[in-house]
Amino acid sequence: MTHDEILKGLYDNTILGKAPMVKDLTNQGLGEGLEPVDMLYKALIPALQEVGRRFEVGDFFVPEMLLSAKAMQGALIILRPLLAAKGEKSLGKVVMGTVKGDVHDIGKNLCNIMLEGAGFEVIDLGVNTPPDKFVAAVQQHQPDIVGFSAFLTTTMPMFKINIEALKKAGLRDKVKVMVGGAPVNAHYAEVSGADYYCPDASATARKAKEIVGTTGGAPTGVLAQAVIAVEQMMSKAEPETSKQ
Ligand code: B12
Repeated sequence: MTHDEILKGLYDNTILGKAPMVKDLTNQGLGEGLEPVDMLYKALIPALQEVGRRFEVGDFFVPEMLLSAKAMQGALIILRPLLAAKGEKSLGKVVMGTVKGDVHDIGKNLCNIMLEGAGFEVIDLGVNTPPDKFVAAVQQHQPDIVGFSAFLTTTMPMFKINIEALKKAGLRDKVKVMVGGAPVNAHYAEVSGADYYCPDASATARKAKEIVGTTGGAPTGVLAQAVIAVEQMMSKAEPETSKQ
């Protein structure tokens, strides 16, 4: 199979939620020298975008979305070690979680992979994370950054609620707040009181490095190459949309 055929197969089978095919094609892609970041950004993520579009127009329902998500997650299990082999030293700590009421975690997990890839220690609180769990994690781990992910317009207001909870606990000034998720934008981040918004995982890793003052110091190895490749791809593909 050519690289293009594998990418097309990954795209089609992720949309159709055929997890075994997606797993096989991911392995085949690796075997034939396809870059993990290409599989991610040229096939898997666009496939989920198409699934979202089909859901929006009523062609797909929740079970189909779930199957596609599972297929994507199967591929991520294989790609994760290649994208995020740990750096030698930690650049800093990030606490990440999907906000209360929201179970979408693929976008957050991708951010975690890229952050780990860039050399950060990530403490992942999972999905449906209540404000007190974020507060406790910030207290316990004293991270440089806390990240809130939301994929529903109905759960985005949790950003503000989480930030209020941090303020109440006297922690707001001790940590930078990043927010993101499909319906989030820079304006919403600002009105929520967040410090930063990032539209995707590579911008998140880039911004995190900026926050801890390490713009040039990515770790070496496969992981650094993956992060740099994604950063280059994204900076060519889109204007700078991050806040600040
Ligand atoms: C897969 C999926 C599901 C799966 C989730 C499985 C999982 N484990 O995540 C399931 C089936 C469970 C699901 C359920 C629902 N879903 Co859904 N889902 C999707 C879908 C198709 C893909 C989401 C996804 O993973 N995208 C892939 C990632 C890579 O997206 P991404 O945005 O590019 O991610 C990047 C950025 O967002 C950013 N980022 C993400 N998090 C963070 C955090 C920080 C700190 C930063 C800086 C950046 C950042 O970086 C990411 C990586 O590059 C979207 C459609 C869409 N277009 O998003 C709908 C979508 C999000 N779902 C939607 C809906 C309505 C629902 C349900 C309410 C459906 C229902 N009636 O039950 C439920 C809600 C469940 C709940 N309480 O959370 C709507 C939301 C509409 C809205 N505006 O609120 C969408 C947009 C579909 C649509 N077009 O209508 N869903």
